[in-house]
Amino acid sequence: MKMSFRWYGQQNESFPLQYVRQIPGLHGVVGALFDVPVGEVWPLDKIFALKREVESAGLALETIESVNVHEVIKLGGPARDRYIENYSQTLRNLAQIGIKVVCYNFMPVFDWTRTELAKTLPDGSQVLAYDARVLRELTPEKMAAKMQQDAKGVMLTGWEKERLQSLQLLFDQYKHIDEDALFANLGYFLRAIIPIAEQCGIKMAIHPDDPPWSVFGLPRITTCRANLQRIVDLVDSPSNGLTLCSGSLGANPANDIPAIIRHFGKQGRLHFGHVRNIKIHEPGVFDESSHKTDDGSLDIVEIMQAYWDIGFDGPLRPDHGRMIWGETGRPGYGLYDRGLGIMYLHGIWDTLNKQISRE
Ligand code: DNO
Repeated sequence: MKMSFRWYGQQNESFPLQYVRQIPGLHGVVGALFDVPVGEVWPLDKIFALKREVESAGLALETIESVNVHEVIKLGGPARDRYIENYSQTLRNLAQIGIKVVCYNFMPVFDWTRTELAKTLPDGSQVLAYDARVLRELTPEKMAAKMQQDAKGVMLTGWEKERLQSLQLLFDQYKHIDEDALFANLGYFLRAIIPIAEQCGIKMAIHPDDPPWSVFGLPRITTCRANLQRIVDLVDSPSNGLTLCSGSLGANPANDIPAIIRHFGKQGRLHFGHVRNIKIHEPGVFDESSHKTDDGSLDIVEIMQAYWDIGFDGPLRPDHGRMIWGETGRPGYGLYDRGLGIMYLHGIWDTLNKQISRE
């Protein structure tokens, strides 16, 4: 397992890469370009610059999160081939700097969705939270505006301005897209890009929908084991794989995360791990919590055991953390609590290693 840390680039971060490097046992950074509009080719010189920056801090850059997919591809619109060609060129460019895993998602309109970005827990820490009852009272426009407002000027990835400006139009277009149509559009995309990814030595890793159910009536398909299987079966290639995000899939208690890890690990389709705990209060209502098993509803020890059992050797990162110790910054992506999360995950992993060497 290659312990990794998501880092948004010096111009977007409140802490330097040197601090990230001080986290024990860190292999590399999960990075991306955030100033290239969705659908355009990522220029080689910019990704080389990112690689040089990360490597000069003594860390590796092998994983990208995310190369986002243009809505026209998800909608199956007539211009999709042009965007698919751009996507393919981005993959070729990323391969040139040694990228091995590319995370992406296929969520219509909205990426991750929360109803609160800074819910204060009894201990004073602040977390992201989702409450289906609150969402029911909001329109998509109101929710998008609330997210932007709560973000206090911090750029939220997956919530690009261009997309939010044309919400009504997008919702109208998605009226004609049900889950089967979305699967078909994903299949079309994968049939085009997976052969390129194979040639380039890149593993594509689709991220689950977060939360794993429909929001505002939009179709969502990356939600459960059966659908994940349908996705990996769309193109039978090791390059067509998954990002297993415990906190996204785990919001639905019917998703048995350790079992899902074992199931897809055995098929060689698990390429990237996101480990996060959440506290489910009732169906459709949850807060993000510290990584510690007791603090949430997911058994993080069992989850790490499952990664260990499948001999997982890909990148794995702590996912969102709480805001603690007075830190301010990007919701879910502070330095301190993700650093604590890493140490918890290391502790579990090292113990698993040690037990085996004793047997
Ligand atoms: C949010 C992230 C997502 C994720 C994308 C992957 O914090 O988990 O934005 O990076 O969905 O494509």
